[in-house]
Amino acid sequence: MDEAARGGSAAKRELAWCVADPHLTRDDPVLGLFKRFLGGFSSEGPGTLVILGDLFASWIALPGALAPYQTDVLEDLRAIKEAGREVIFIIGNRDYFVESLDPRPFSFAGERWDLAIPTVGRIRFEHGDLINTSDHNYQRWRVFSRSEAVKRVVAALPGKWQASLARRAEKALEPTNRAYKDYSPLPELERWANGVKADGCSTAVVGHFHEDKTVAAAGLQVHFAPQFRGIGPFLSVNAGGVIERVEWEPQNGGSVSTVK
Ligand SMILES: [Mn+2]
Repeated sequence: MDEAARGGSAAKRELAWCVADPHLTRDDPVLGLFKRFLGGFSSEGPGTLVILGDLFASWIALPGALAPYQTDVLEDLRAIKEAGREVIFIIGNRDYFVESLDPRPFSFAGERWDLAIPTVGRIRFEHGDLINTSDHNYQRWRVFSRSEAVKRVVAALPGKWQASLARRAEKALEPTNRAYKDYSPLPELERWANGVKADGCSTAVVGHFHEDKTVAAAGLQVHFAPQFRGIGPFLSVNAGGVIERVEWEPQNGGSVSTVK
């Protein structure tokens, strides 16, 4: 093999898989799909798994509030982390207090994370719900609902109340999320893209919108990650910085519907 071909194959080495917005619920057909995907990641995936937020339709990650199906998925993720892989969790608008989970299923949990690829650059991963800064109500809710004060109050509630709070939050957020998603925040997207570029990134990956497209905003390549439902689409990032859509179970066709 000559030099160029060797360089070529090194650039094709996968670095990360990125999965966005499964919105898993109890008795959800996608639960099985997601667990098979995690099994596949364990056996054939690269070193890093990025979960781009909204893992469950709504959840409060406090011990009394977790349902058995949620604990089960978190256990799979913890096993992947303990086997030496990097599990990155980007917090979405449906994920509460995940950074305080104990034992920790994630190597990192936060609002943004950058993958630095030598000679290629940095790729920013964010959920995407913070792009639209014109939605002041949502922005205030996001800050308030995630504050330490609210967390202390919620943590002091009995588990049953925490779980019912999670279900109510899901319902309450529905109209806001729909209105937010229907709006195409072009000026806000450009402003956000400028900030990401100022942090030294050339590319960004966002979920939340359940779109499947790539756009250029203020010179930043923005990949909108598809929602992981149905045929299980996800993104694969290689060492050349190329981001590709892959389908985990293309044979599913339209049999498992997507949700908003
Ligand atoms: Mn979202």
